[in-house]
Amino acid sequence: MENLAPIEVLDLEKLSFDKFREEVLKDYRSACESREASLLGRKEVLTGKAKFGIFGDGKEVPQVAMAKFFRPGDCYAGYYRDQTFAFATGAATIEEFFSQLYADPDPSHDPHSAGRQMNSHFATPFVDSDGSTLDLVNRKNLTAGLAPTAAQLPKALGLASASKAFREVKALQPFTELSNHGNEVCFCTIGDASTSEGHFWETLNAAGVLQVPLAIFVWDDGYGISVPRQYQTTKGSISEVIKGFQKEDGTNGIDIYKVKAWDYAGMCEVFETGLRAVRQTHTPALFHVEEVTQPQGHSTSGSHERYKSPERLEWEREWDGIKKLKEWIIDNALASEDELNDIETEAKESVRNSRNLAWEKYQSPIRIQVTRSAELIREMAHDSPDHAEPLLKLATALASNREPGRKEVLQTLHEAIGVAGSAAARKALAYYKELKTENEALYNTHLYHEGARKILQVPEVKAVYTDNAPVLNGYEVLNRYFDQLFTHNPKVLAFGEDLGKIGDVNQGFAGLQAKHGADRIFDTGIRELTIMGQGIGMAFRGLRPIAEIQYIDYLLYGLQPLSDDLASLQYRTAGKQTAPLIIRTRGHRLEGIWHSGSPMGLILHSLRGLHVCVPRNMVQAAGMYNTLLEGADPALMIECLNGYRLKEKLPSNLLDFRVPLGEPEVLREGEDITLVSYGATLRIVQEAAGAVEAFGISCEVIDVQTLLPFDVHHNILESLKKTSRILIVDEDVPGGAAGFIFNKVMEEQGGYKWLDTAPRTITAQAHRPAYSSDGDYFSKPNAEDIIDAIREMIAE
Ligand SMILES: Cc1ncc(C[n+]2csc(CCOP(=O)(O)OP(=O)(O)O)c2C)c(N)n1
Ligand SMILES: [Mg+2]
Repeated sequence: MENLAPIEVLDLEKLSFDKFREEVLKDYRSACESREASLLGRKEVLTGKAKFGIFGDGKEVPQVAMAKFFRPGDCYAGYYRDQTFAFATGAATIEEFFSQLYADPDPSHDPHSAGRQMNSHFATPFVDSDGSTLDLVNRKNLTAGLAPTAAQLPKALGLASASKAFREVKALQPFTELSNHGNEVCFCTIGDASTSEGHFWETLNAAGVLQVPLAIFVWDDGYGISVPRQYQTTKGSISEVIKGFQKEDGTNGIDIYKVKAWDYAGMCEVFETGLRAVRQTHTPALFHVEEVTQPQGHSTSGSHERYKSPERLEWEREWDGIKKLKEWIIDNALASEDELNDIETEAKESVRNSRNLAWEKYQSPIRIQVTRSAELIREMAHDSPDHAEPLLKLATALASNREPGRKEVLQTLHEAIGVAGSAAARKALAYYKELKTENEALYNTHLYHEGARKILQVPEVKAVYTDNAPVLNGYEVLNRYFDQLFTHNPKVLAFGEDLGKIGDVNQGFAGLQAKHGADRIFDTGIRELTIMGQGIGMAFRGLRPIAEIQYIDYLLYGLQPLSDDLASLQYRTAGKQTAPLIIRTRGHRLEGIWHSGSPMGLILHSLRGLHVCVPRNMVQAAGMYNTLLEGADPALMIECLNGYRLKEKLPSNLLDFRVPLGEPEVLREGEDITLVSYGATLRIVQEAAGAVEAFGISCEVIDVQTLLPFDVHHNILESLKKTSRILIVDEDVPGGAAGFIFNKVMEEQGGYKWLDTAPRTITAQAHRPAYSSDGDYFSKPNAEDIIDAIREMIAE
């Protein structure tokens, strides 16, 4: 490993006794503070000040041990039990923990989620407000937590894979603000029961194959809510059952360690050597942390006495990690019992102060709103004596609410305005609107990037063609495009099934691995879920991955991390994190039930937070890739399966032209009817438009180009104003993406006002498309059906 920069790792053996003692007492204090935060946190929920709480009690000692080895540049992808780790690494304060518990929407109070996530979902900033990646190498990086069990695993694989890329790809060496020679480890935590999920197994296998610096810590407390380990894990032990993954001489694989959660010294030793090996050799590791306890039970929603035996409860009390750490400190003469008792008392005091501060900060802006609203309601009572009594009642009820929320303020104002009538309520109404706007800014922003790299601000640059522009097959256009892209943008990597050696199943990357390197363009196993996770994690770390799903029909395997994690990421971190992954896939028409899908409705409704591009040909696709690479958002690109062998002219400004997103294009101008479509069905629509010309019908054909964003300037409405008729065609199920377009044009654009005849959609059948040409013809929209529909609509 001679190419590695030296790695300083905290070596406990080399510490002086005083320093060592100081370290241990600091950890003891951290553990005690975290426990106190859990105890008080639960009380806040039970007394109604917070809605729900899930805490890290019982997991404190392993986490202070693990935090020692988490270095700047490292990443974390974990779950809701890791508050101690967040405190010990300095990524969160206890005050912030309480702010999040109260769901305080002020990002300066809850910088992790601006009140949008449940408690113990920590996140540190990865991008600035312009969407540019920060100097991650100098920061401790926590990716935003998420509740679905094991959902952190696929992303963790990607965070670790980025280290591999930074270590191995020559073109990435200059990016020293993002990586120090790939020395960064991804720390990933998971509960014992969640290892039952497929996510765990797919990630473990992929990490073993890839050899990436992923360290998985399993907090084994024996239960997943109430269901014990014997129903979760074969042989009742995750480290036993994965023994075949163990790396041996001359093989790949992972290193497996077992530790006990109450054994502070033992854990420090094992984590230190284990993590050093992960960092240096990129061999992944799993640390099975056994005998973890959960003193307060799973969450505030129930009590563990219902499912744990009295013996188990007694054992948990006896083997509590903090109690054992205290005994160990005393036995080793590092501190007296009195000193430790003092630390406990101080911890209680400081946590109480943090809680009080957080509550005060959360409540004070609301109290101002309460006071102002009560004042306005009383004024209304004064001005309209007929309604004085109910109004004064409302004002008093609001003012005497001991724990008011923003919701109660608005509800009361709304009711009072209704009682007083709008003439008397002018001032109150203005205040109501002001508060509504303020709350929208707090709760309804950051689905997409809103700063300098906003996708809608990328200006259009038209494709330029020379007189003798070559005419190529669609796949060859893409191949030329990717070749130039990989030459000019070192941060782009592409991977997927059959994407490396043969250059994807449609040859978009043919020959490019040989030219640009197998570390930038590579094959993966058949594992759509973790291909998506790999892309998400790499995008987090400042790379621009293009991760491929071979056919759109297989997107379902990888949809969960896209929907739960990627699509919600900017929203749930209020813009502090984004992972601008581009997912490349191909779809629509081909043959058969699993090779001709067009599940666009499914995609649209599960992936708000991504852009969804449906280019009609490969030149448009290239222009959209260029636009996406300028922005800071993730996106899904669906190339047309039947477009790879159609001829297209090659633009001369391949890397420089930009197709703006959210702007439909009129492909054919007409007067009588507007035909709206996208992707593969556009060609059938155009055929139909040509055919009905013979009947004197003039069609305007519009390609929507992108479904998210959708027609931001309402160009379709302009066409509808001219034609007064609209037919929407696609090959999704009835009411799928065509229903979405219908809603956009009719409701959002107000298209209903311009209609002369009932608007219509033509879609595929509700069943999946039958195999072969006849099956396709009778399952998907065909030109004849479209021609008939157009003629009927004109005749109406
Ligand atoms: C996909 C999914 N299924 C179910 C749940 C509900 N759930 C939340 S936590 C949990 C148990 C997790 O147990 P474990 O992984 O052992 O972690 P622990 O809470 O014990 O630390 C379950 C079933 C969920 N959040 N996500
Ligand atoms: Mg558990």
